[in-house]
Amino acid sequence: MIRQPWSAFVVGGSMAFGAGLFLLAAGTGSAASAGGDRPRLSVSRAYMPPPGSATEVMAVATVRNAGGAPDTLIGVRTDVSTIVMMHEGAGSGMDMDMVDTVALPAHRSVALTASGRHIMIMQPTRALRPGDLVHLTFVFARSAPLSIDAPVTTAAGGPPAEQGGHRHG
Ligand SMILES: [Cu+2]
Repeated sequence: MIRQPWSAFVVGGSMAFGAGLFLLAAGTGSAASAGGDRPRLSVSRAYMPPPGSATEVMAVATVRNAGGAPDTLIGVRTDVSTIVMMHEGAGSGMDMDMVDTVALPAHRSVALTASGRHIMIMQPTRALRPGDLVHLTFVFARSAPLSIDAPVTTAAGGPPAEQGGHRHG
């Protein structure tokens, strides 16, 4: 949302640019005075069901925001791929929709699940087997990134419903 007005200010010359700076400063001030609180994020229960595909590996996790201000999950990085997507879909062979962001309301936990929103690691650079650990870094709009080592579970490690029929394209 910020990006389009910002580039318009730059194109529009010095007067518009000055107005842009003013709006930016006003926005920052109101955000600080509205809460005074901050998001406080943690990531837990991150794991990968046994991959059904060598080229697309799902990861799930729970992101908790214990703070009094919202944040937004804007992406996930990993050491086993340069392409990580966020998806939303019901599984069972249905196509997944790409999701750009996941809202993290204050005082709430958001579960990323196989049947809802989840993380999809595309074309991992090594084969992932049960017991392997994969480094995941969650990137947020406001808070500092959080990293976690997520295991590839055995069949017993994750709920059976999380494991079947997850296919893309
Ligand atoms: Cu997916």
